[in-house]
Amino acid sequence: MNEILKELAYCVESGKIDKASPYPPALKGKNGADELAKEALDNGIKPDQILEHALIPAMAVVGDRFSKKEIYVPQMLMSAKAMNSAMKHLKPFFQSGETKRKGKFIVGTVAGDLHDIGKNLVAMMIEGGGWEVIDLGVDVGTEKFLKAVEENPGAVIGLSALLTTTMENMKKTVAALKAKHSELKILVGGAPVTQEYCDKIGADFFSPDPQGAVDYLKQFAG
Ligand code: B1M
Repeated sequence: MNEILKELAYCVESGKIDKASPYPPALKGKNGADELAKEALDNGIKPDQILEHALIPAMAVVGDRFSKKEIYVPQMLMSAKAMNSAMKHLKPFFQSGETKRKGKFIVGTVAGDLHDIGKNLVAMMIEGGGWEVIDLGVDVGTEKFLKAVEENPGAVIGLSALLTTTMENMKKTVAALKAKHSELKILVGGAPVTQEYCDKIGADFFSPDPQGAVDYLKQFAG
């Protein structure tokens, strides 16, 4: 693999955002994901190659380590931030349509629920997996999900809930979405959500962590 891409992947894996970032201490003063992504583009490496050969594999390593409990939320957030600092250089190419994404993923935390740390991690990992993410935020009512689905045909949808009380709203949203769009694929997650609950409310897939969500989406990649 190209040296710049190797270094960029390592920065994302270890959470090195940019040169000024003191974390991780071993890389202090060195270029981070921000500078390396720009350097890669300046060297003529295509945005999709940067994504495919550096960012996506690095985030897969991060997701795997997180699933195995080798790293925890703070390290994962640093990696996601490093990934975002690289993505900001690539986004203009994706937004212009010059480089193709794998598909669209609409995500939100259900009505009444303000927890977004887990949802954001899932969104960042999926974006790192090469998807365009439409993040509707927190406290998202059924109507807002429906509108987003109608504006983005073919998108896969993800619902997050952190409260036992708001799981009921997840159920209502799934029912309303499925009633209007039976073909829609719905992924659910969040601390109180289980496989059993997913089956009960008629969602398509439950993932306990971001990597499981990334893996689930692979089958729908265009
Ligand atoms: Co709240 N809170 N909170 N809280 N909060 C919990 C969830 C709680 C378990 C704490 C407790 O009592 N022990 C409890 C829920 C109890 C229950 O319902 N069973 C609780 C409560 C009660 C409340 C309030 C009601 C408190 C109050 O005001 N009396 C209130 C509700 C506000 C509201 O939402 N309407 C409230 C408020 C808050 C804060 C605003 C202060 C803050 C949220 C800040 C924010 O998100 N921006 C907060 C926090 C931080 C927590 C705890 C401490 C941490 C949650 C978190 O971010 N975890 C939490 C206790 C705990 O978990 N220790 C707690 C880290 C995050 C990475 O994990 O979100 O599970 P998680 O996401 C995981 C997976 O679940 C999965 O991937 C992530 C990474 O592995 N995942 C998905 C998540 N979404 C997914 C979607 C997918 C796939 C996977 O596909 C779409």
